Amino acid sequence: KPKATVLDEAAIRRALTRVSHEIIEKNKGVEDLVLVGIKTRGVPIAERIKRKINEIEDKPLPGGELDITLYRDDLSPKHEQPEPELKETNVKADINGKKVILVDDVLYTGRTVRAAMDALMDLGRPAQIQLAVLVDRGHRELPIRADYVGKNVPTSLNEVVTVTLAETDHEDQVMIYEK
Ligand code: 3GP
Ligand code: 5GP
Ligand code: MG
Repeated sequence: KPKATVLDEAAIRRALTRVSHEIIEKNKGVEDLVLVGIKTRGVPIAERIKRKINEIEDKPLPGGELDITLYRDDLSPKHEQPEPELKETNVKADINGKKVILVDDVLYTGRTVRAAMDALMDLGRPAQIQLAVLVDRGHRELPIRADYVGKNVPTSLNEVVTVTLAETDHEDQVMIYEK
């Protein structure tokens, strides 16, 4: 059951424009930044931020992507929650000594981000890892927070946030649903 639109196309654009400015401000420019999107929808969001930063600073940023999916082991006990696991890495940029900004659509328990940080550490030794998300829906299960948030959306556990983007779903919209 759809409950409400949280962000429409214009609001998503404004939020990502603000986040892009915040990234530049916090890092005093774009020196040594690498933007890494988490599949699926973190990737187009990272691309949009990269494009915006390139517009503002006239400097292209290196990027990459991580594919982290819920690992379901049929042999594991039923009570165990599936853990997010790294499926694929495509980060061609050298991240050693760089400030890596992870980008995802929704931040929830924080387990996906934890797995993403693990994957990055296997690729090199970043000077810093920062996190940008379009939506923070709360309910963290790990001590993880985002440095840049498009919108904080307080949710209950029986709600889901749907993120559709032009690149993957033909339109830009963030909605909240009752399960
Ligand atoms: P994404 O790959 O674009 O991030 O997790 C697989 C997909 O299901 C995700 O797409 C995400 O948007 C969507 N999704 C919707 N609700 C949930 C949820 O409660 N948990 C997870 N893990 N994914 C959800
Ligand atoms: P976490 O690992 O923090 O619990 O969840 C983060 C990942 O799961 C994100 O990549 C996100 O796509 C997905 N996710 C978790 N909850 C939601 C949700 O309510 N809506 C959407 N669209 N994605 C979610
Ligand atoms: Mg995601």
